[in-house]
Amino acid sequence: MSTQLTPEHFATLAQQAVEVPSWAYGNSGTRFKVFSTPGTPRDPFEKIADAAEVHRLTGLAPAVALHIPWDLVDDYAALRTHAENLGVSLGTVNSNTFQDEDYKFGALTHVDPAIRRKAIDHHLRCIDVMDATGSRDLKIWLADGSNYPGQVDMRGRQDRLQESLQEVYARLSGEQRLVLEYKFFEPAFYHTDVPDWGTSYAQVSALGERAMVCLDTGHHAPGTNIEFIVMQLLRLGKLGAFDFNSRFYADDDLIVGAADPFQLFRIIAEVVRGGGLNNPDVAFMLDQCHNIEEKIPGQIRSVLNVQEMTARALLLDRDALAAAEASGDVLGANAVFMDAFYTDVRPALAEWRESRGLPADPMAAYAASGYQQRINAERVGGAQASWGA
Ligand code: PSV
Ligand code: MN
Repeated sequence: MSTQLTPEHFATLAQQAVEVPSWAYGNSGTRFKVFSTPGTPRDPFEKIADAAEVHRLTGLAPAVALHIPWDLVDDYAALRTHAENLGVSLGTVNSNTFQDEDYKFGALTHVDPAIRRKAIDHHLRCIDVMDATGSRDLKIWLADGSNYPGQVDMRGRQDRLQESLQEVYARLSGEQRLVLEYKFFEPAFYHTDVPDWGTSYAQVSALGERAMVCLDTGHHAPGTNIEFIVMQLLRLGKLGAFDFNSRFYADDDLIVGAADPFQLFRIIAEVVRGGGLNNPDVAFMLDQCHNIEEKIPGQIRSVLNVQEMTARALLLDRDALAAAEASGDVLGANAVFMDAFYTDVRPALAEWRESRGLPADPMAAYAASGYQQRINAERVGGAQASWGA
């Protein structure tokens, strides 16, 4: 087998884009404590400046996802211009129906039509934002669910969800899409209204072609074979987006590829197998929080992890694998798979980056850039952006 990255591989890697989340640059934490860090952005403009730094050093992160209302501004055209001047664009708009008192018992599924109306209107406003920012995707994740058996009528909620989504979907125009994210638990502990890919798939399939499933890698029960879901959704033409992160226990939102690099390899190998790499239908996005580590290097590390694992997945010798699979050579097939996973692509990627005018080591380049010291000194006063603000 060849463990060398070829010019063709590099051409594929050059196309790769990973969208970064605006909220990764703000402070975040757990229910126990949100720590603050020097230099943290005070507003969406500063978040975008930090995201642009990640792109400048890696060439990998040309778009920034927004969360509404965390990234509410008066003038989205100005935010868009600001982003474009810094060499990035505004990406997915994430709605938020999980931090308002009214949504205690649900949002798009709520039994009360007035609250449902409020939640639908929030999504329509998110689409207004998309019109102004030029964003393509509306990402919906719902905290809706219940804590005790008998608390709610699960069936009625599923029907109301579909009705609400129909109204949101009908407001999309042009190339705009809706992606529905699933999560098996949290904040609801007994049932969640969109707990799994099957429910998301059923809901978006009933909407139409521009509605797709969003797969957040942290949103599955431990032990779930996530790459199987990736395979199936690609096979069905309904994998619209990834929220990449990694987890040890629950929805930890740690750096992608940190907790289980092999799982990330397996996922990306299925993406490549299913034609999902550099396919505009499949958005690669991060959904992470940097609770204790520095945020900008945390994001640089994250996009590099995706790039490194993509390079390894590209090295998978598909012909040798197919031959071993077809002949029932269990260990031979597994060896081909593992050979690609164990290949250290870092030196080759470093050289290639330099050949493209990028730093060979973006982490070191960031540390040497003085950017962090500058924002630490400049960003004094005001309220640091935080999870929920
Ligand atoms: C929910 O846990 C989630 O993954 C959704 O994508 C939210 O929008 C995001 O986290 C907020 O951090
Ligand atoms: Mn997510």
